[in-house]
Amino acid sequence: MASICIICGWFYEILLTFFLNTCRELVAEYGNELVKLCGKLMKVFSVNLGLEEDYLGKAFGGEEVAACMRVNFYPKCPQPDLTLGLSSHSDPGGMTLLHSDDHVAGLQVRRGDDWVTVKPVPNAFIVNIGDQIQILSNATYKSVEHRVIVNSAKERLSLAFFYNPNGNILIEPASELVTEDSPALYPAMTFNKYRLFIRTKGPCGKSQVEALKSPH
Ligand SMILES: O=C(O)CCC(=O)C(=O)O
Ligand SMILES: [Fe+2]
Repeated sequence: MASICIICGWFYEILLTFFLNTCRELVAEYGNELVKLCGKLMKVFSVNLGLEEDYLGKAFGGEEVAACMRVNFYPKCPQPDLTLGLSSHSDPGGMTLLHSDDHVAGLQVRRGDDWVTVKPVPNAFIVNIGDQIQILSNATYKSVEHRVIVNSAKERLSLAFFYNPNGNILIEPASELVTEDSPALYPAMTFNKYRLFIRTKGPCGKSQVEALKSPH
């Protein structure tokens, strides 16, 4: 009996090591591809703001940008009206590429006083603008306020890939977008400091980025 357990344990360990190594490689490859995609989107956003193509990329730290990924699992909930999967918030970083469950809706974005449910589209990413792009663009781009509802019949999974500035670089409205008529709305702050500021309160809509606004 004991020898079977040893063999099982040994086999389990080999399988687990194989699985983790494969996962690690896949996640690294997935991450590298998404960093490239975000780099392209940053160029599009820069040009759209009337800035040099590499403006936002450089402001994020060039090759030193930061990224991380979170896997969100929302279990079934017998009384979905009583709770949320994730409270209302805007993502504090640059932008988020969301690969969400093809079969179960859950993400909602705020439009005025309403919450609009985002329909899942297979093989597509949802791109959420985060607070740092709102700050750099002096609020020409607005970070999207969103939340997640839960479902009584189905669990839901999402992969959120956060593309963020290097934590030690000062992020502030692009000087090209600041004029007498549209003064800088936000003070310069590193993303590390901003993150700390956000964590003191937890998710609470867009109140944190709004609280930074200079009183003009
Ligand atoms: O699960 C989702 O659709 C959204 C997740 C999200 O907003 C987040 O992880 O910040
Ligand atoms: Fe989010």
